[in-house]
Amino acid sequence: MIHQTLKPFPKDFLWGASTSAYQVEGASLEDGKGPSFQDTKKLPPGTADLTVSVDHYHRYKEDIALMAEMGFKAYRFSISWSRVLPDGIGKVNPKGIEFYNNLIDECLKYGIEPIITMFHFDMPAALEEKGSWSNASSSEWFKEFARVLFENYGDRVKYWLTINEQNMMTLVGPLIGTLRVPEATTNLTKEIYQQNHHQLVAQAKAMQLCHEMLPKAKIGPAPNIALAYPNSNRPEDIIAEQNANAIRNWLYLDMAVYGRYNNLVWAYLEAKDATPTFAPGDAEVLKVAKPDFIAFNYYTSFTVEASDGSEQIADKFADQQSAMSEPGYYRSVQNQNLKKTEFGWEIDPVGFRATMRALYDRYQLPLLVTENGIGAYDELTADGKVHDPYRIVYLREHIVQIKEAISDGVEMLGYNPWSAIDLISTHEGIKKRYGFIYVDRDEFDLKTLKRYRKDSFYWYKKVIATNGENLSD
Ligand code: BGP
Repeated sequence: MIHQTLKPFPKDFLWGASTSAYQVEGASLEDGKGPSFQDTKKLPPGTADLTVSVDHYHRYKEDIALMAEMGFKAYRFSISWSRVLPDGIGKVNPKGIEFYNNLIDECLKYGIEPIITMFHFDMPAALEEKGSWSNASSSEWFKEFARVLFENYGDRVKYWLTINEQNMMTLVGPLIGTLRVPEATTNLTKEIYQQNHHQLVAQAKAMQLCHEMLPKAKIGPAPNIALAYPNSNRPEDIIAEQNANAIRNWLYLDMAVYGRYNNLVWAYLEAKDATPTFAPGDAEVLKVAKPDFIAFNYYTSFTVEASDGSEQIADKFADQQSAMSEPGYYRSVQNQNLKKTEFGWEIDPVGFRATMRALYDRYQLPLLVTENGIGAYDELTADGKVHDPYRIVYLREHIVQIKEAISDGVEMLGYNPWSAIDLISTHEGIKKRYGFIYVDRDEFDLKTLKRYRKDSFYWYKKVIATNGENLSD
């Protein structure tokens, strides 16, 4: 569909950007915070630890002022569960509550809407010891954490996200260090999908509680959605594409929206003797709970062909956006039409439009983009500048596709790319930068931690000021 003219962005469109607690805050054991999985996990070799990250905990006022200078209408950040509840359950940490009160108030002072992720890869270590998401009680732990958040922040926060990238934790979590599985696991697929089931129930309980306690608030899931393409028009490749979309994308949203397991995924789990066990009450809460919108992270699309089952487990995973095959169901292949980032992720702006169209078609709920962006080796020049034209190009090309999607009739709430400020990557350290704001630190040398405005900072400021009408340099 070629539109003669594109529709404008809605006037209350939520322009902003994202971060997550463990990747920006630092102060990992300060002011009563308990350790989380991120503080106890084995770090990928050669990458920064998370004790300081980019020191947002101490510098949030300066950081929010910079976001306000860019004209942000929203800031998406996550709350560290173990900062608020050091043991994950039970005793509340007043200093932790205070930190997020201050952060929220600082946003509101500038008219920035806080969008809160309740869980972003950082299970409290105390709950890790109790089996983390393997424990059937985990959905109740999460519900009680949700209650603390709604009680303390519900008077000011309208937008809530349940679990960040649950699908990526399930598909690559143990590999990139966002999820742990017990060592004694014999059927890995079963173990991981049981954890996934507990997360789905946890999410449903949180959505239900949110609607009970905060009738005016909105809540939704935040998976990483990359539409799968078939590599050819071979009918077998179409079957592979359907398998890939079901396993990678639809499972999570079909449950959140319709309260049912996707039938292709259920059949896949049956074949692997890995169907999850339902506790009493699970089916009911999964059926009843509903999201108000769908938040999603998009970095690229995903191309597959038929699999003969011969793929080696070794090439099964690379990371969240690169090779990911499921022997017998689909084989991941490179898309020859697409260029790649310096870190090997394919770049597909048109796939962004296709993904928005598919999501809206399937679920008919408004969409909120909670991540999108390019990881790169940015360089600070001697005169304190960061020239990142590749980031401007990447973001511009994706924003154009949101306009296309809006013109296609897709309801869009906002755009919050990754990331507001440089932060520590999930598994590739600080050298892989995403921010509009540069932070002066290296992998192991904290340097000054001073903030610098990148070229993309000034560009995004203009984009927001014109509500997405002026995307030029
Ligand atoms: C998503 C995560 C983020 C973030 C981003 C970039 O998967 O939700 O936490 O880090 O991707 O990924 P990476 O840091 O691996 O480049």
